Amino acid sequence: IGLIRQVDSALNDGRIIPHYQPIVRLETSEIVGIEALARLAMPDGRLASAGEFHTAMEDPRIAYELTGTMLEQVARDIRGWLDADIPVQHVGVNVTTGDFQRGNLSERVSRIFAKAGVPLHHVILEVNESVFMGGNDRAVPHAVESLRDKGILVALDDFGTGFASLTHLLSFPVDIIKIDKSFVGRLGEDRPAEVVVSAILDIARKLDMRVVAEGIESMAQAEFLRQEGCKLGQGYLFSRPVPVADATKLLRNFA
Ligand code: G
Ligand code: G
Ligand code: NA
Ligand code: MN
Repeated sequence: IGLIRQVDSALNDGRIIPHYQPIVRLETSEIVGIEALARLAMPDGRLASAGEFHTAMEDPRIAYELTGTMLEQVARDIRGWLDADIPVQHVGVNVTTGDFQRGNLSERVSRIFAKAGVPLHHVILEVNESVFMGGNDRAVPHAVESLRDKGILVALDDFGTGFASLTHLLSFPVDIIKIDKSFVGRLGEDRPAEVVVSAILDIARKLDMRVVAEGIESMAQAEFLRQEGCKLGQGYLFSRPVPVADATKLLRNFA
């Protein structure tokens, strides 16, 4: 059956399960945040990663509904952590173009988090540059502005992979830049990648934006980033995305 129908039925059956990947302070390895990544429980029991149903998210309705179920579950998990006195600061949720096309995203997030009793400063919305492409020029920047007005943090995801990354930084102020893992994966092997990463860190510092380096898999990559002044990182070196019970243990022990 088609991918859209598979995701649709998973949405209806409650088979979309958030996994969580820590974001750490590179100096100390303490966990300062966590990113929620959607997983789909297949009828045969296997867990499909978001990459596998990625193309279905290009359907605005699917994207919208996926975000709804992710936000609700993430809000509930954060409430659980807060109730158990488990230190959790910021939790990232990925949103896409469809979320900006339907309704008012900041009101939607506010409503879901208010219902769960979770303050909005715990939320980071991760958007990649594709949301800024295509027609409707001022609509997305305006929506980003109203998210930030409510105290929701906004991260520019997969930074450096788009056609106009630097332009976007000028037009759409965000709180956090996430350096794409394709750059991080080349650190130590590829001088141009190292130069680009250093330059991104320098720009972010001067613009007062926080930077998270994604896809850190080796100590050497982490050490390069740390020496270049990158404070925050994420990747398999620290942890893979894990189910909520394991995320709870990580937060309890390392936050
Ligand atoms: O975790 P994984 O490698 O499968 O993620 C693949 C892609 O899917 C990444 O680009 C990631 O941002 C995206 N993704 C993961 N979870 C979600 C989600 O809940 N919503 C949206 N819109 N994208 C997600
Ligand atoms: O688009 P976004 O940056 O949200 O997607 C992050 C994706 O990268 C997720 O699918 C996640 O599972 C994956 N990921 C997280 N850490 C690593 C890593 O260290 N190496 C690789 N190759 N992928 C990672
Ligand atoms: Na992301
Ligand atoms: Mn990313």
